[in-house]
Order: sequence, then structure tokens, then C-alpha cells
Amino acid sequence: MTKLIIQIPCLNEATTLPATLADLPRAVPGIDVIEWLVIDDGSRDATADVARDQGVHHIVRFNRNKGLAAAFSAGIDACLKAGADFIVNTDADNQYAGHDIARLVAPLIAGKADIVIGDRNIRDIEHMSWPKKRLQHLGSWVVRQVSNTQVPDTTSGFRAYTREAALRMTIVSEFSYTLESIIQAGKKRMAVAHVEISTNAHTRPSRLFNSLYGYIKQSAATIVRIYTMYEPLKVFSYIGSTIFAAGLAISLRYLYFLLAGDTYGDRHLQSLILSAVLMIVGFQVILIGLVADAISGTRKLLEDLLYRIRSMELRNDGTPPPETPEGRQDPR
Ligand SMILES: Nc1nc2c(ncn2[C@@H]2O[C@H](COP(=O)(O)OP(=O)(O)O)[C@@H](O)[C@H]2O)c(=O)[nH]1
Ligand SMILES: [Mg+2]
Repeated sequence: MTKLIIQIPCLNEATTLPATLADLPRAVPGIDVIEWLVIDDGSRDATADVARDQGVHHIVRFNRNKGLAAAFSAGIDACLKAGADFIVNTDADNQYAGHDIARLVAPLIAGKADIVIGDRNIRDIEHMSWPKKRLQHLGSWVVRQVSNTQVPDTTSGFRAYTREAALRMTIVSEFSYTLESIIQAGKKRMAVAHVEISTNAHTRPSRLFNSLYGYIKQSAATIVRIYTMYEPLKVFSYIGSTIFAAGLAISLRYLYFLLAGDTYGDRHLQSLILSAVLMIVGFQVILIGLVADAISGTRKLLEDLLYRIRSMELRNDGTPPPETPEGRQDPR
């Protein structure tokens, strides 16, 4: 029996949630059971009550707002505990067309992908402003480069995961899981596929990004942070060797003056000091890269450990194993 759980992170979505739920498919080819899961992230409206009234099977509720990334991770955890074989995430503002869920999970069922990301084809979305479109485009390109994936729409919240992929995911950023999970999946060499999906009529403006500046700042910080977490030596050696090379160039210039017979060497003393400082700093940055690389190795081990513990926990449902006859204490 294959179970699909559709999870919806919600922050004050009492008005749009019913329409979103109504739009979800009641049957999907290759799936026997479909359940819904709502994460109510400390909403101040009746989101949780609406969800219950609408027949949502699982509700995770935070008493205060913890942010989308935390809500997403908590939802994934709950889906795994509820025995999901496949997990689909969609937004509560009915942005994504529910009938596309079948297209989204098809590559997972066929065993062709671990994660499938819905591609909104951002160029054709009318309500998105031109600068936001250009930024999405540029941001997605950067994410593709650093993650080694082909995902066209990296900020799409419409995605599907296999149980295995969900078990392996660890989200650490607080802002948004979308970019982080793609970079992580790419670095872990998971098969990340994408399918074109359609979007419904716009219901309300985005709540995640109210300013373009904040959007750029947060996204750039996430990309740099997560990439550095997985490729620290590369990042630090690029930075370090650039600084070192600048210092080296300045010393070579000094050497050239000396060899050219410039007897007023002290005239270039300032540049020589600068050169020494740059070379020392550049070298130190490369050393920091080595330390970060060692830490990153530890992180990989921890992620693997977490994966094994999670799998074990879920297999025996968190309860201690039954006592074996051999292990039982003799009451006498
Ligand atoms: N759990 C949680 N969900 C949120 C938060 N902010 C937005 N969401 C949900 O994330 C989804 C996407 O939000 P939306 O405002 O439509 O952003 P968009 O992706 O830019 O359109 C919706 O289902 C929101 O309810 C938050 O702080 N916590
Ligand atoms: Mg939206």
C-alpha cells in the first residue's frame, strides 16, 4: 500500500486553506492512500480549526511562529512518522494547481527521481514584478551552478520527495528551506527532477518577501552559507588565493624595481608592507579553509548518523524493543 501525504505549511491561512484543500486530487495513479497534513505555525486566525473542519488528517501546531523552514522540517518529520511513502509540499494560498500533483509524483513512483520540483515557468506569471522575475532567474542560475542540478525554478514550494530523500534531508537555515534543500540534494547526489506545472489565479501577495532587498539579502546569505557548508575548501581557497595573489603581485613589482636598478627601494616600502600583509592574510584564509573542511567532514558523518537514527526510530516507532526470553531476568 503506497501512501502519499500532502503537507501544507500555513501561517494565518484560514481564508485560503479551504480552496487549497478543495483543489487537491482525491486519487493519484500509483497511490493507494492520500492524506493531508497541515503545519499551523502559530497562526493567530482559525487556521487549525478550519483544517480540522475540512477533514485534514494530521495537524502539527506550533504555539508561536517558528518560520517556514522549521515548519517544513516538522511537517516532513510528521509525514514520515505517519508512514508516508511519498511527500508532496504545496502552499496554502492555492498558488499551485492541485491536479499537477499526479505529474509531480510520477517520476518518484517510476523510480526515476528522489525529489521532483514543480517548475512554474516564471516568465509567464503575470502578477510577478519584472525585477523579481529577473532576480528569481539569476538566483535560480546561481543555485544550479552551486548545486550541480538542472532545477529551473529553485524557489518553487511545490515539490515531491520520496521517503528516502525526506529521511536524508536536514534543514539548518531559518529563512527558507527551498534553496537549501536543493543545494543539499545536489551535494548528496540525489536525483533531482523537475516537471512543468500550472499555477492558479493569484489570491494574495507573497508573505515571505515583502521587500526586494530583504529577499536578495536572505537568498544570497542562504546560498553562500549552504555552499560553504558543503564545499568549504573550495570557497576559502578561492578567497585566500585571490588575496595571496594580490600580495604576490605587489612583491613582484617591488622585485622588478630592484632588478631594474632602482636604488630608491625605500620609496616602495609601503607597498612592500601591504604585500606582506596580503600574503599572510591570504595564507591564513586558506588554513581556515582546511579547518572548515574538517568540520564539514564531521557534518557529513553527523548527517549520516541522523539518517540512521531516524530510520531506526521510525522502524520501531520510538518504543523500546520487546524483551527477549534470553534477556529476561529470572524472578527468583
Ligand atoms: N509555517 C509557516 N508558513 C509560512 C510562513 N510564511 C509563509 N508561510 C506559508 O508558506 C507558503 C508560501 O507563502 P506565500 O506567502 O504564498 O509565499 P510565496 O511562495 O512567495 O508565494 C504559504 O502556504 C504560507 O502559508 C511562516 O512563517 N511559517
Ligand atoms: Mg504564494
